[in-house]
Amino acid sequence: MFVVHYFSPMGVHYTTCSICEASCGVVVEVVDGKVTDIRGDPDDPLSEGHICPKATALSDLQSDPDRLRQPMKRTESGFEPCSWDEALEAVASEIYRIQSEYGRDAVGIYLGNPNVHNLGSLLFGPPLIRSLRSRNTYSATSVDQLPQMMAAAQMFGHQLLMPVPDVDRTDLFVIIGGNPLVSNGSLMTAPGIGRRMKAIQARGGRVVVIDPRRTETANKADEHVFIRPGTDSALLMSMIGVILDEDRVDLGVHSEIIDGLETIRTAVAAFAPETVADFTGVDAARIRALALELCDTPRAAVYGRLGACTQEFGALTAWLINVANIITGHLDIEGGVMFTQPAFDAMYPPGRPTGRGKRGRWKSRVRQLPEFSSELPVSVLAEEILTPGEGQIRGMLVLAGNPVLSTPNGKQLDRAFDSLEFCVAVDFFINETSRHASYILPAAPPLSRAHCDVVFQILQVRNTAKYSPAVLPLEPNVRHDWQILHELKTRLEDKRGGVGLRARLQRRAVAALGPRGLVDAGLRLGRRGLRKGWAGLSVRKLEKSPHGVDLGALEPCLKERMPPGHDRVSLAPELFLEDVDRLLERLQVPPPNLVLIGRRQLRSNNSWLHNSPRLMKGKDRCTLMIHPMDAERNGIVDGAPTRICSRTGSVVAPAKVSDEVMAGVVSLPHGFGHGRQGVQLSVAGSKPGVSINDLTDDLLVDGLSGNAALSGVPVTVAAL
Ligand SMILES: Nc1nc2c(c(=O)[nH]1)N[C@H]1C(S)=C(S)[C@@H](COP(=O)(O)OP(=O)(O)OC[C@H]3O[C@@H](n4cnc5c(=O)[nH]c(N)nc54)[C@H](O)[C@@H]3O)O[C@H]1N2
Ligand SMILES: Nc1nc2c(c(=O)[nH]1)N[C@H]1C(S)=C(S)[C@@H](COP(=O)(O)OP(=O)(O)OC[C@H]3O[C@@H](n4cnc5c(=O)[nH]c(N)nc54)[C@H](O)[C@@H]3O)O[C@H]1N2
Ligand code: SF4
Ligand SMILES: [Mo]
Repeated sequence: MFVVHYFSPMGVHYTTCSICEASCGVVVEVVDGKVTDIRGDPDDPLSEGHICPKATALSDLQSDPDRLRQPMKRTESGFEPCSWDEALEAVASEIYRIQSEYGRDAVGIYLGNPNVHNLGSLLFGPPLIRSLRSRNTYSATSVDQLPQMMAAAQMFGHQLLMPVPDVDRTDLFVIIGGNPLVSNGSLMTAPGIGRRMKAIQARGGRVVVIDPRRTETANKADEHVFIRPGTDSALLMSMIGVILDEDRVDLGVHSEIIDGLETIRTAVAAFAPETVADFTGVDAARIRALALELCDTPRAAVYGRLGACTQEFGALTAWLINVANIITGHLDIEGGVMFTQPAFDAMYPPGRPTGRGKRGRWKSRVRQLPEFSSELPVSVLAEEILTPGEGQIRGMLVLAGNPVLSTPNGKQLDRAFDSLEFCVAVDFFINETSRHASYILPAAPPLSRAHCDVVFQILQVRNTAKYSPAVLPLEPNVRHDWQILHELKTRLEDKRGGVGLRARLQRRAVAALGPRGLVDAGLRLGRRGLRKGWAGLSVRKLEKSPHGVDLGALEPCLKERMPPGHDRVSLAPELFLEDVDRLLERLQVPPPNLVLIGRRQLRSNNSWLHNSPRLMKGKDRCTLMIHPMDAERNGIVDGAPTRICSRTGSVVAPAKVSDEVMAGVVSLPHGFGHGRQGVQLSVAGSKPGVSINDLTDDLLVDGLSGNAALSGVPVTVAAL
């Protein structure tokens, strides 16, 4: 049953870019074992040739001299190479020691974003994490989409049932806090979104962007509405109120299973457009018109993304976006918001189903923030390391993450990591976080890995399936993430003892199958597998279609996709209703003079592509964007170094004076700040920039979900 791949030193390979969610099909040409060309694959049914500049970084990453190619251990005189056996044994022993000495919660885990783009990590990470049984599990989820997962769990019964806008058939696409032209789409796997937006316009439809910055997406939209950061929930409350007042509710095809409409009526009563206009910065007439346009457009979709989530009312916003779609009849219909029918179903992978999104089974020790789906909000990580007492974190396992740059109050987290007894990072760079590690275990770069987007098949705007074998062989002293994770789990279990024969055999079988075998099992057992007889999908079948297989446009399927025993949609879950008072109170509070928001850039991917020479060419991108009025008021001129201060710290960046941001808002990109001592990224270090997360505040969270409020941080600015 095993297929052996012989890596040819020459040739053309069809594969998938795994850097971001768009999952573009790429063609990679290899000569003498070296990548000579990377271009878009026009035959990929989802991306149809689209790529972005980051795809070329795949080969920079491959050849990067700073990329680790053997395990490293920290010594008095810096990092030194060591053997895999030494590293794995030391790591397993230290984790075992700390958990035996202080209890299982004393080892914390942080999972970074690349885990969801890595087939092996997705399949082999969860068993290791379960076996650690630590309540101190954290991930990038709580600086990202946690509110949307919470809304999905509470309303549709499963955290992964996040509705996807059917952009290819919609006539009104309302984007709240997303910049897909730069991010290439998120929780909406839609490579080539620019082309898809143009198609909406070509069929007479409209794209509306609601954002405190006139973004690249806003520039291509039909309408851009500035909104004060953190106020989207009030805007949505108001829109929903208009729809109810005007008697325009249409619950659509699922009206018989939707509960809670009357409760919504009471909740929105206090949010008339005139009441929220000053608070949101959006004109009352505009609020009314947008609400009615949603009712008047049979194919319309409201879509919210990062800016809607990483704010103090992120959960309310995520919930209300769903409500707006549902009460205007746009749930689960063509051109509205829909659900996918993935060939490999990450909701029900082989083995055990993914958690539905339970919440509040335990709370963080210091600040009492609730767990969601077995994870605590990462905003509490530093205090859980720094605050002495029972349950304090003494050791950290960081898997493909860089929380020092990507989570709030990075300086504090730096201090926290510095104080740990032990830390291990599975990563291929010595960066801002891994420099604190006692051991760094180097994982394989993307082109050496087989890829199948088992997570993003859940979020695609079209059902497709694809399996891409690795393009390049594994370097001699590098291992796959899944191998590292599996080996750590095995060693830890053996140290604990008591592993029965059956468990040992199972362990061995799973390792023998590897990611390929497990995906194969999932495909065969899935809805498009054995049940379809000869036509059923398997990895072998997908390998014969290297561009991917088109499985058609999204189809109404909500009832089928809701988990067993869950057959109703809740418009008004209590959890959200209880949070409305907090928003009402906020309406009464005068806003800060100046707040900070982020800014994604096409040639970055969070913090980890800044060592690619091709992506770092050109001018310094880590600039503070500021409105001309705010610049003048603070004596700041374009290009001048400017100090930005918040409760947690201060940084200096060159000003970029522009009315692209609304007055009262300044913007810095995230992922920079490579000037920290000990970072070994030579290209990134030449334009280190500063970290926005040295300004964001670990105490500023969405009170309901615990998600970090990275947007809307009060700051002051001054010319240097
Ligand atoms: N202020 C502000 N902060 C933000 C955001 C923002 O918009 N503004 N965005 C947030 C969002 S959406 C996210 S998802 C997080 C991301 O937060 P993180 O995931 O913590 O940060 P990344 O920069 O993605 O770091 C990924 C790390 O994984 C390594 N890596 C890459 N691929 C692999 C792999 O295949 N295997 C292994 N083992 N390692 C790998 C990289 O070298 C890097 O060290 O940042 C968040 N932080
Ligand atoms: N090039 C590139 N692509 C990426 C990434 C990257 O770093 N670089 N990261 C990937 C990841 S991990 C993710 S999660 C996705 C994110 O994908 P997106 O969500 O599309 O990306 P952002 O650019 O962060 O978009 C957030 C938008 O919200 C706006 N915003 C900020 N605060 C508010 C607010 O309070 N209300 C409203 N309405 N808007 C607000 C910001 O101005 C910004 O335009 O991108 C992915 N793709
Ligand atoms: S948009 Fe760019 S980074 Fe994202 S998958 Fe496509 S090529 Fe890769
Ligand atoms: Mo993200």
